[in-house]
Amino acid sequence: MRSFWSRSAMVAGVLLTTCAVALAQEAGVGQPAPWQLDLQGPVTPIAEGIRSFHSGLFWVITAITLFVLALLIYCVVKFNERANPVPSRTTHNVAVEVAWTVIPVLILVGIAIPSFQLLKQQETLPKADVTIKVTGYQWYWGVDYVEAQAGQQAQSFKFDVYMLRDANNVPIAGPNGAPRTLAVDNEIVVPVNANVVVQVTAGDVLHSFAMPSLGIKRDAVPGRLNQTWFRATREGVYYGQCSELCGVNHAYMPAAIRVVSADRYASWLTEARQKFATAPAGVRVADNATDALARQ
Ligand SMILES: [Cu+2]
Repeated sequence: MRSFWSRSAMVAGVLLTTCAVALAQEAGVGQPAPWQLDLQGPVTPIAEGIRSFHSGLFWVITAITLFVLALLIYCVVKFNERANPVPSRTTHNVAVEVAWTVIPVLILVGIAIPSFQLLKQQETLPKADVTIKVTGYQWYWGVDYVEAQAGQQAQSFKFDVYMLRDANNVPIAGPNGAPRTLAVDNEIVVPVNANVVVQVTAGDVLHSFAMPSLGIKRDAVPGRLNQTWFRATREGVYYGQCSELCGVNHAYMPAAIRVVSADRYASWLTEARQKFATAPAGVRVADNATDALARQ
């Protein structure tokens, strides 16, 4: 009887855990979910690589921790004063010393190999289908769509990304369920299954452009152009936040990337070129900086 109940409880526990994990995974894609464990759900091959590397490391760490705990318990039980009143005076053991040097080295090499493979994938930029430049400012993001191509007229355009706030400057949720403090006025839109190269820089202080579900995080450094890339395999909206402490409103400069089909991307581009129209290259337009210079 007892074994029936304990077995039933175990089965129920496993089922509940599985459901919870499945729900958390789905809810935690593109944005964090309440009570979520683990990383946000991956939607790029690199984010998947990061997640499986992270999970693999978790089991390595677990095994090491349990092994060390077992050693400690063994010593406490076997060599306490009552069990072992006359301690041995042994001080050195060559075999053990070689083992506890060589085995950790092998473990570290075993970790380093997949780690460097992942790093190489991240750092090897593919041929870009879409290139966007993201500039961190206190406290918003500037986004440039860089479309200059040989033989074609450049149709670049740019816009800023601010967190949604109400008239009293209080963060609000966006339409279509965009979450409060992650919802933005202008989303970055990119096509699905396309190589998107992201150039990252900053206009004032250090920021960091991060999108957990896309597996990207790049420091935004004034005067320096960093690059990263992603290839999203699922349509959806993915949120990220500045990940380098950049001042008082550091927590209030989210960004959103909407991944859409190629057709929807093409129609968005047509709209965006008009909405965010800029003057053709070669025309100087006064902005705040040039106005300030002119006044000096
Ligand atoms: Cu920032």
